Amino acid sequence: MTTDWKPTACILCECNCGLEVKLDGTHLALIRGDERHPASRGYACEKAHRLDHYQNAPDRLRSPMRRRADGTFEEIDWATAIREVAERLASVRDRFGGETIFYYGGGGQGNHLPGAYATSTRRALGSRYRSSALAQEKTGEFWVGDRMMGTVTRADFEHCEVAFFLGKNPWHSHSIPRARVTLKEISKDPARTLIVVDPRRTETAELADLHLQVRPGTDAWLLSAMLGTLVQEDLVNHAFVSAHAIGLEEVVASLRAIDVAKCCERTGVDEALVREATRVIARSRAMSSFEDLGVQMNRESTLVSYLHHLLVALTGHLGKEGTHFIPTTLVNITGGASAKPSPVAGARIIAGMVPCNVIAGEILTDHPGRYRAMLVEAANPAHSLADSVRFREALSALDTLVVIDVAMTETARLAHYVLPAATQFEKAEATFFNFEFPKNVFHLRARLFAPPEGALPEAEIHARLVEALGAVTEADLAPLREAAKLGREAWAAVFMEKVMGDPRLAPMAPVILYRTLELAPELKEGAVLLGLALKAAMKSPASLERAGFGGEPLEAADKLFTAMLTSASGLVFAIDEWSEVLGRITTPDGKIQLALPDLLTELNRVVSSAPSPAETEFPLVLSAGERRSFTANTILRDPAWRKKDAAGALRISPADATRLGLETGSSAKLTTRRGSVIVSVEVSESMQPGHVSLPNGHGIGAGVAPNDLTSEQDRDAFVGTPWHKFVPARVERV
Ligand SMILES: Nc1nc2c(c(=O)[nH]1)N[C@H]1C(S)=C(S)[C@@H](COP(=O)(O)OP(=O)(O)OC[C@H]3O[C@@H](n4cnc5c(=O)[nH]c(N)nc54)[C@H](O)[C@@H]3O)O[C@H]1N2
Ligand SMILES: Nc1nc2c(c(=O)[nH]1)N[C@H]1C(S)=C(S)[C@@H](COP(=O)(O)OP(=O)(O)OC[C@H]3O[C@@H](n4cnc5c(=O)[nH]c(N)nc54)[C@H](O)[C@@H]3O)O[C@H]1N2
Ligand code: SF4
Ligand SMILES: [Mo]
Repeated sequence: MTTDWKPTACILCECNCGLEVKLDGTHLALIRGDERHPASRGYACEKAHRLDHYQNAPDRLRSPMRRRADGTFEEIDWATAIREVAERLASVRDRFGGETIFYYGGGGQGNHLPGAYATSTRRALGSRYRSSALAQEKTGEFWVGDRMMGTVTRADFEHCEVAFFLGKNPWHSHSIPRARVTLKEISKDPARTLIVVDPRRTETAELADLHLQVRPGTDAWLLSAMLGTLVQEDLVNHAFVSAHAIGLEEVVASLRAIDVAKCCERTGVDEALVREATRVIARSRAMSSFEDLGVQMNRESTLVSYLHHLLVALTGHLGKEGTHFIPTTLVNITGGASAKPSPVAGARIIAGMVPCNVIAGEILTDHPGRYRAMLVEAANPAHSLADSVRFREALSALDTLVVIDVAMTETARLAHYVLPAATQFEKAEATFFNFEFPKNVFHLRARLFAPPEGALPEAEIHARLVEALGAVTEADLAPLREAAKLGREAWAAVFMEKVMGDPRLAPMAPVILYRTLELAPELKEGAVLLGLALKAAMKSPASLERAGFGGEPLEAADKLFTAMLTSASGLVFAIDEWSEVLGRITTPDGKIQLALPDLLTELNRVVSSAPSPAETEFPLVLSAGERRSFTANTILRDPAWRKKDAAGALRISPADATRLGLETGSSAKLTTRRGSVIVSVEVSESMQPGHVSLPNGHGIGAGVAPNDLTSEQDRDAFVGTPWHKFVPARVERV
C-alpha cells in the first residue's frame, strides 16, 4: 500500500466531495474525506468508501468492440475502431446531414471533461442536437429561471434561518455541501426551521420542524395554497418586490382568487400547517430552498417550478446571506429555450437539450429529419430514460450507435462500436457542478493510476476522431508545438492567432489544447480548462480577481489555469459578494419577471380542475427511482457494492401491506401500464397509504430497473420532463 494519502474526489453525486486515498496495487484501499478540500472540508458519506467497486468493476471494458451481424461483439484495435467510427459517422453526415447525428451524455456526477472535448468531434461532424439526464430533471427549473431572471439560483443552506426542501431528500441525495452536518445543525437549533414537503417521512423529514406530507403529485396545489396565503394575509415582501421585480399585479390577481382551504384538502396537508409554513418563510430573515426530483419528475413540474420561484421572489429571499444566490460559473450548464424546436416532435429545447422523453420518438419515425446516428458518452440511456423497451428499440433502429464508456453497459450492448474509456481515476477529471457562494470552488483531480492497456481517456479518443475526420491536421498542430517549446506565452500568441482567429480551427480548440499544451501525464486531460479559464476571465473578471486571478484576460486565465494544475485538493476560483447577486439578473430591465402569462393560465386551470377519478386498475402511485443509502445511478455496477438493500426493495405503507397480505421480505408483483416485475417488499412506516417506492439505479445484476415500468408519454407539457415519481401502479401478492 502507498504510504502517502493522495487527493482525489468522489464521483457519486454532484457534491464531488474531496477525498484522500491510499492505493494498494490497482485498488483504492483506504478512503477518507479530504480536510483541505475547500467545499467539503473533510466531509464524505458512506458511499465514497465503496469506490473501489467502480475502479475494479467486473464488467470493465479493455478493448474497443465491434458488433458482428449476429449481435455478438469482437475485439478490434484502436486504429481500426477510430477509422471505422469516423467513416461511419462521416457517411451519415454526408448522406443525411450532420444534424441527424445525436449526442447524448458528456458526463455524469463526476466527469464533465468528456463533454468539453466532444464539442470538437460534434463540430467536425456538424452534429447539432444533444441531450443528457439534465433534460429529464432540471430543464423546467432552467426555463422558468431563465424567463424570470435570465439565470437560475442556488441557495446558502449553511447560513439560512429557514430551510425548505421541496421533493428533495438531501440526507441521502445530498446536492448541498456537507448535507448531513448542515441538516443536523438546522434541526437542532431552535431559532432555525426545517420544512420538508414530501409524501414520505424521509430521513430529512424526520429531522424537520414542519413536515408537509403531501399526497403524491399534489405539489401544485400545496404551493398554490402557500402563495394564496402569502397574498391573502399580505405577507409579501413589498420593499423587495417593488425594488427588484415587476408584474406583481398580474400575479396577485391570480393568487388572491385561490381557495386555500380547497387546495390544502387536495394535498392532504392540514391547512393550519400550510399557513404556518408560509408565515415562517415569509417572516424569516433568510430562507434557502431546493426543489428536486420529487417535484421535477412529477405532474405539473414546470408549474411547480414557477410557483416555487414566485415563493422565493415574493418573500425576497434572494441576494442576502442565507438565501438564494447566482454563482459565478466556469461553465454555465443552464440556459433558456432555443429559438428552434427539436426536428421531429417540435419539442422545446432548453439549455441546448432535447427533452429525453422525445428522443425515441424522433428516431422511430420516417420523418426525413429523424436522428440516424448517436454518440453516447458517459451515460446509460438504455437504462436511465423512460420506457427502456421503447428506447432500446429506438437505439436498435439507428444506422450507427457509438458508445464511449468504462463498462459494457445496457446501452453499450446495443452499440455498433464500443470505445473503452479510462476510469475517472485513470485520467485527470473535473466537474462543472461548481455552485458554492460567495467562494466558488473548482477541483481538477490528477489521475491516480495510468490507464490499463486498451482504454483511453476521452480527450485522446476525441483527438483521434477529429484527426481521422480530417478536421485537425499535423500541419495545424506543428506551429503550436514549436511555440510550446518557447513557453506558454509564445504558445498562447500562436494559439490566439492561428486557432481562435480561424473559424475552421476555433471549434477544435479543446483537442488542439490537449494535443499541444505540455502538461504532466497526471494532468494532461486538464488542458481544455485553459480555454474555459479564459472564458471565465472575460465574463467574470472581478470575481476571479478577488480570488487572486486578476489582470488582462489572458494573464488571469493563465494564473487560474496554473492554480488549477497545482491545487491538488481543489481551489477557490471566484469570490463573490452578496451585494452583487441582484445585479446578475439578466432580464432586459434587470428585474425579476413575476408574471409568466402561460404559466399563470396553467395555474388557473390546475387549481380549478377536479381531481381525476381514482384508477381502479392502478390504485397506487409508484415513485420509480428513489435515492437511498446505497444507490448511485448506474455508476457502480457491481451489486456487491451495496451494504444494505441489495434487492432494492419496494417500500409500501403498513396499511397497504396488510390489505395486500404482504410483509417485509415477501415477493410481490408490481404492475404499471408499461410492464410487470417481481419485487421484494419492505413494509415501511415512512410511506403513506397509496404510495409505493422503488430505488433508482437498480436492475443491473440485481433488483428492478425502474424504467421497465415508465412511459415516455408521461411527461410535462412545457418541457417534456418525465413523471417518474408518479407512475400509476398496482401491487399483488405472489
Ligand atoms: N444516494 C444517492 N444520492 C444521489 C443520487 C443517487 O443515485 N444516490 N443521485 C444524484 C442525482 S443524479 C440526483 S438528480 C439527486 C436527486 O435527489 P432527490 O431529488 O432528493 O432524490 P429522490 O429520492 O429521487 O427524490 C426526492 C424525494 O421526492 C419525494 N417525492 C416523491 N413523490 C413526490 C411528490 O409527489 N411530491 C413531493 N414533494 N415529493 C415527492 C420522494 O419521496 C423522495 O424523498 O440525487 C443525487 N444524489
Ligand atoms: N425512473 C427513473 N429514471 C431515472 C431517474 C429516476 O429517478 N427515476 N433519475 C434520472 C437522473 S436524475 C439521472 S442524473 C440519470 C442518470 O443516468 P445517466 O445519465 O444515464 O448516467 P449514470 O447512470 O450516472 O451512468 C453513468 C455512465 O457513465 C459511465 N462512466 C463512469 N465513468 C466514466 C468515465 O470516466 N468515462 C465514460 N465515458 N463513462 C463513464 C458509467 O459506466 C455509466 O454507464 O438517471 C435518470 N433516470
Ligand atoms: S456520494 Fe456525494 S455526498 Fe457522498 S461522498 Fe460522494 S460526493 Fe460526497
Ligand atoms: Mo440527476
